[in-house]
Amino acid sequence: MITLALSKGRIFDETLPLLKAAGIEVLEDPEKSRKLILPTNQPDVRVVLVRATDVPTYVEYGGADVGVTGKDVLLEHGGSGLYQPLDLQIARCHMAVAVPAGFDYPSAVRQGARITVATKYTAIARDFFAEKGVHVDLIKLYGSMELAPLTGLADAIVDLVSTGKTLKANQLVEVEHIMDISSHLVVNQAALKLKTAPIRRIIDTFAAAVSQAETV
Ligand code: PRT
Ligand code: MG
Repeated sequence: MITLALSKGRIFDETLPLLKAAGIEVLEDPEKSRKLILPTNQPDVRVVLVRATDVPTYVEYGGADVGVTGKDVLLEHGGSGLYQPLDLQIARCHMAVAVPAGFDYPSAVRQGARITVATKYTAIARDFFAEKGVHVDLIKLYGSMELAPLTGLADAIVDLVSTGKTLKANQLVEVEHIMDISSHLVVNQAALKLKTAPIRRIIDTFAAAVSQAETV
């Protein structure tokens, strides 16, 4: 049995075509079913639905053999113990620093004053500002980062941006592009040794589907 960990929403939706390329079809719609384990048309392949931030944990400890997870989640998790063979180029977005439209970010940073940054991505934010030599006080949040500067909780946020609509709707502007983000295939290292052939097949067919999608 091969167990694949996915999160509901964009990662599930964007992984479906890759699964299809590997001849795997999920037999239930996670938006309609309450099941957390979904069968596929292949009796020896199943999908488990977990929170996006839990995917690396499931794969690392063998609750799943393979998984699909954002680079943001991997960097925050640390990625230790996980084999990361493939950038799937799905669920693409970028990590950014954003501030309220009136906030003078360049001088806040230039003068070396401490700035307060609210984020769910404390590891990424800490590394980014350390590299720039900027002193930051980080405030860990679990959601709605956009609210933090609007309420005076923080000067800036570090968050993911795809269309930019969320920032715009909250009168925030992007002032730094930290890194591009996409989702990656991650594999449990023991599973790769014990179930080499079926896991290799998934890696290879996904890789072929990704390079095909790139040339379109
Ligand atoms: O939503 P939930 O709390 O259940 O979990 P999650 O947010 O961890 O999961 P999910 O499914 O929302 O995101 C899974 C992965 O998708 C993330 O780890 C990213 O790698 C990737 N991804 C791609 C995104 C986005 N695009 C994205 N736009 N994840 C989140 N967003 C959010 C962003 O945080 C911000 O609040 O969407 C908002 C900005 O979107 P725009 O289009 O307005 O710029
Ligand atoms: Mg989300």
